Amino acid sequence: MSSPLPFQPSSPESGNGIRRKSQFTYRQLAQLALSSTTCPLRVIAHVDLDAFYAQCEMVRLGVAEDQPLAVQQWQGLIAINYPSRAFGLTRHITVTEAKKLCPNLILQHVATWREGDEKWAYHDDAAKNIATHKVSLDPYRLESRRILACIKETLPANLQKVEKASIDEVFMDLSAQVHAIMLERYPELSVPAPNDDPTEHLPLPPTTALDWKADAVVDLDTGEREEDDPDWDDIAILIGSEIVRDVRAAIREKLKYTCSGGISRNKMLAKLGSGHKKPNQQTVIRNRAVQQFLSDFKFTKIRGLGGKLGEQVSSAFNTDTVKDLLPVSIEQLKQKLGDDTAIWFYQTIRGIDTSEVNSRTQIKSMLSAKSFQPSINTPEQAKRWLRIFVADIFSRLVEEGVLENKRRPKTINLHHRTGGQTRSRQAPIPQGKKLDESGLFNLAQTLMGQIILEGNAWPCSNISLSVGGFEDGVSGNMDIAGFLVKGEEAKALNMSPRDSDTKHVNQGRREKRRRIESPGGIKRFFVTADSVDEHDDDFGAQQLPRPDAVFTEGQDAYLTEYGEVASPHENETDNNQQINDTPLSGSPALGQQGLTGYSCNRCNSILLSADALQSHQDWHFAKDLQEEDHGRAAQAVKPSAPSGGKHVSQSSSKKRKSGHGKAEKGQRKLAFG
Ligand code: TTP
Ligand code: CA
Ligand code: CA
Repeated sequence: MSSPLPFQPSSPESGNGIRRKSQFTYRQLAQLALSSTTCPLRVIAHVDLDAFYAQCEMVRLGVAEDQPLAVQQWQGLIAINYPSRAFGLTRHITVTEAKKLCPNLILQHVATWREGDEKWAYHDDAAKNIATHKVSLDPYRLESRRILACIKETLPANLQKVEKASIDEVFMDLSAQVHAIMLERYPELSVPAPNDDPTEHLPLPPTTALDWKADAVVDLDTGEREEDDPDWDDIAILIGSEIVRDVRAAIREKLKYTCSGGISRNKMLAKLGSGHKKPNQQTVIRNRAVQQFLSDFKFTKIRGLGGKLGEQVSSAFNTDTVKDLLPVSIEQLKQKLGDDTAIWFYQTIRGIDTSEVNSRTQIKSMLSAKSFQPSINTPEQAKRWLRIFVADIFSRLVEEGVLENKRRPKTINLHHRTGGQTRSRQAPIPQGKKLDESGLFNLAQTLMGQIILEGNAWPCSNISLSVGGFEDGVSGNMDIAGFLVKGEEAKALNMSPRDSDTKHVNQGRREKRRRIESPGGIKRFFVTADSVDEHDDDFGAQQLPRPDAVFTEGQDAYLTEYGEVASPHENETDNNQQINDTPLSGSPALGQQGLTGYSCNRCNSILLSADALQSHQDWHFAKDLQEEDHGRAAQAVKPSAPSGGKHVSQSSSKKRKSGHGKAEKGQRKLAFG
């Protein structure tokens, strides 16, 4: 295989078989300081908040730590604190069932925007008013930001590399900091290499027993013994775990939240680690323990393998365990999965992942949407909802720095659904002058107006509004850009589909070139962070681990962020070990097990009523729309794909089916961690 393994043990041994030098070289130590993604001493951590929304509500309401509490969305539960998990509560039960299992349970409904209101609030009657309320996750976003800030404050400013991976998750590349601490603690490492030869091996670390404190330390691989002296990778990871302990303590002290952590040599393993022991614990997976740790997993638990690809592999090889697939040769894998995927898979189940912790991951789009139950029938109603969507999006834009013109979106999209048919309109957002809420609202209104004018707009069952194409702003520059505004503005709402197509195609070509130009190795199979569109600030900021990543069901659990779209299906596994493959069950009648009813032809979920099925299908639908919105660049790589400022889609399920086997449009951006 041409791709280099980032970790290739080579222990220089003395004649009697006793190791006298480290297996790591001076060069590798130097790579650690640079956070090189192929450095075998690399230390990556992942932190995931425990029962996040539930903790947010507990802290906000000052609820005692042992008090069972769950966060409610309509009649479903979306977050369950650990005290209530002891009563058997899960995301898949209704509030009524939950109360039966745990009469002492505090149920807190998520905050909502009420139709016509200017601001979201906690409404006592929200659960009964799905028709007139829309969920707001702002309170959790706010806490998420405070936690991120706290993490960044705790780590040294010049050595930190922190990536927000979702509303309650963060990756940290601790390599540079660990390197600094190692030099401080072990002066022998600061001595230059013998003969200035970077390929020389380091001296062994002093043999001290490593103190893992309360960490869960994964058992060593077969053949490895605890009695064996540690090497520098063990020391590095130990220091990493100390840092994570400090970070977690700071979050706890300053903000009162508990979280779990994983520390290992890459993102994929760190993430599996943080879910390994919950709540309020951290798990260390040393290099010498990776095989052992992974072989016990079902590969479907691994990032990127929770969905169709995972299914494809398990049906091709008739197993879903890592252990069974380790003996399968790369050639056999290639036959079944194709070259790129096979190589990715082969490396992944061996714990190899060189994806970078990307501290500059930034939002690419934001969406606010609502499925109407019942449908809405007048322009006035639509207008009231548009106001809410705009307010929702605008407040997020403000946080992104739109007022200071740091970053701003270039396009606005409106999707409108009636009777199984969707229409969408998009327009460029005039650049060169300050973007404000009323400007955005006017654009949204104009797009809506176009659809209404065309006729057949009612009854409308879903509207979603999104902004995208974020760019760094050129503050204060009003010369030629300012001059062009008028023309742009004038054109804005009349832009032909062809124009926008062309633009996307060009964008797509640039993306493609970037990818092709990127250096070899497994890295080239990873979509670069800036080619990955994100759903919004909290949930999408992930790199996609595969070239043609097939959409993973459930990975977009967080779509609720965008409105009352709920998960299409069940998750039979323990959420603690999830890699965000956990689907959502936030809507009434979703996630009921063992009941007969209406079945979804896309994911086989059983729904209790036709209405529930409709709302469930809206969920799929909203998801598809997002894929389309955010995946235009990917789409444009295949210029034949229909696209543009205007399109009508009959049934999203049909589309998905027809695209079977190949990455469908928009899939590239579906990258959740
Ligand atoms: P998770 O991190 O998956 O779960 P959690 O934080 O509630 O619990 P754990 O201790 O097991 O990590 O999701 C983070 C938040 O995202 C969660 O608190 C609520 C929201 N969410 C949903 O709204 N629906 C979902 O299906 C999932 C999985 C999460
Ligand atoms: Ca969590
Ligand atoms: Ca999480």
